[in-house]
Amino acid sequence: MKKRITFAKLPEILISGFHALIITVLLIVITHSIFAQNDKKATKETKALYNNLIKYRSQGTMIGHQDALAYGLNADSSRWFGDSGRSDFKDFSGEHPAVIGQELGHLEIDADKNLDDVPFDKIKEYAIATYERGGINTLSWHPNNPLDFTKTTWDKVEATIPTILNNKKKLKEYKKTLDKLAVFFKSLKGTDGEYIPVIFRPYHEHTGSWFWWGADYCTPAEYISFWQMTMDHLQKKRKVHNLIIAYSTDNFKSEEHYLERYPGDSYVDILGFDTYHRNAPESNSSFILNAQRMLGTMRKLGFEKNKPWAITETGLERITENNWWTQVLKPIITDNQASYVLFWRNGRPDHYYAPFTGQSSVPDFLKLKNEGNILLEKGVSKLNMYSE
Ligand code: BMA
Repeated sequence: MKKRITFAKLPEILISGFHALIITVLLIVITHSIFAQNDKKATKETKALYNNLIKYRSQGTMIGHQDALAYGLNADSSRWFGDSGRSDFKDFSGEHPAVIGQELGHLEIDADKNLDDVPFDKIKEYAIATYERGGINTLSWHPNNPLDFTKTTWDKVEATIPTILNNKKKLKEYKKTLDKLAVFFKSLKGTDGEYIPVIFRPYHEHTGSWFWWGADYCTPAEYISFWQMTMDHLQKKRKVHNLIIAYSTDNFKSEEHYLERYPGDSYVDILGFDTYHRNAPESNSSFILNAQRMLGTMRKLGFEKNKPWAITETGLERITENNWWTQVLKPIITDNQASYVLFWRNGRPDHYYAPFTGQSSVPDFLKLKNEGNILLEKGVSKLNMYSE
């Protein structure tokens, strides 16, 4: 039987409709404020950067490069190291990358230099310079094994994480190691004494098993609890409030696989993954399809969780494809709204992932740049990422 709507019932209907609307709006506000940035005490600049990463994700994908300011390659492929104000991107394009990646490995063993020979005081200097120019900093960490610091990040040591979690003394020692990170993060300050926001990306590529925190060496529950302990210690205990936390797997098969070791929406700010292009050109189309699929998962989860997403490490070693930028990268990043894509380091003549003056893919990179869908430092600094 058809229900008749009488005029008498109209106010009632309007009120219940209004209630439903209010409840929906409240739910959206609540879920988004729960799921957004995990550190509610994040500094003003850190909150601004985070919100702007979300706000500007349609403005173009920011290009990042690991150790861009620390070293690179000359036109004859020899290395340069520590030339002030220089980067390989700036040499050929006039601009530094938008995102500068740096590495904290060996801070845990009190070394002066990181595992790739960059002095920690230089790392600090480059992070400050990047912030002052309006660029973005991200820090990775390949620590030696905390149960035996003579072992590198790659040396196989079974059960490191469960051992630390289940042994009070080891856990206490590990927290002392984390304190070294806290001191470093808090030493990053701008000219007005404000803390410089950094995207911190620890325990990465954990879906693989080449680091001591890898999938074969701990259960998902152990990985999650280790991650949560780390962030609780840094953010709650040591009150480090200039961090945006990035979770990055290696290649993953499905959304379930991506989320298998996900530490939770209140422990992660940026969704990311690392993916390298190997065996070009045979693999060009499968690499594109796979990266598009994984970015599609990021995009879906990012919208659901109201978090930005990124390709946190990538590249084709020695860029053996001259048109890699327009033929491979472009179809991957088009329409996927990734906040940034970080290319790995130009470490050696046989180990580089970004173009440098004289490298054969430079013209193609500049072509992609002119098309306007990617941002280098000038593009990002215009967006004023540190204020709202
Ligand atoms: C790897 C290589 C190594 C380097 C490590 C940490 O991918 O580039 O040479 O030591 O990253 O930066």
